[in-house]
Amino acid sequence: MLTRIDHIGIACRDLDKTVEFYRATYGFEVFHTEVNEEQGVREAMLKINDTGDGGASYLQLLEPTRPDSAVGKWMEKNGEGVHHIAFGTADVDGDSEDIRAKGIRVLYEQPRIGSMGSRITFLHPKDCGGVLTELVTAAEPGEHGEH
Ligand code: MC0
Repeated sequence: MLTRIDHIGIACRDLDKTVEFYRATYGFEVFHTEVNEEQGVREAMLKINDTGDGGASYLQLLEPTRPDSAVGKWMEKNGEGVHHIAFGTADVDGDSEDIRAKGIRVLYEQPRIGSMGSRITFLHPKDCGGVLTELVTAAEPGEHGEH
């Protein structure tokens, strides 16, 4: 069951500048940063609030590490902006199978590793009204030090 908006992924050209924009404009602070080489992104997670399911909602700022990455290709065409939304679930495996059974393309056979040790998969934007949609199961608290 999908129980929260886990994050909104925002593509940017310069992560440090964009982090500073969100800090100066809204007062949001960086909760976590990492590089995910498989996904080709350098990212910063800005925590917005804890959620009733024991997780949290974030803004995820994404700078491509290479032009042929998913975010690099998308930005080449669209410029900076909202790249995807992500729903949180305790069971990414079960929920992605249920959604696959509805005829929606789930991009990975098995979930892969996302931010902060989470397990993630994506639904094809062409099957989701033009919205690239991610499903996330957060790491157990303590497993990674954050949600
Ligand atoms: C591509 N399309 C999108 C889109 N990306 N539509 C809406 N939102 C997006 N973000 C559209 C294109 O405009 C195009 O439509 C069609 O999908 C095919 O795109 P393409 O440019 O030919 O690119 P493909 O087919 O090679 O790849 C698209 C696909 C890919 C969605 C399969 O980007 C992908 O595998 N994404 C999942 C992984 C990802 O995005 N990783 C980065 C975030 P037209 O009409 O022109 O044909 S990593 C992350 O977020 C992690 C770290 C985390 O949360 O923990």
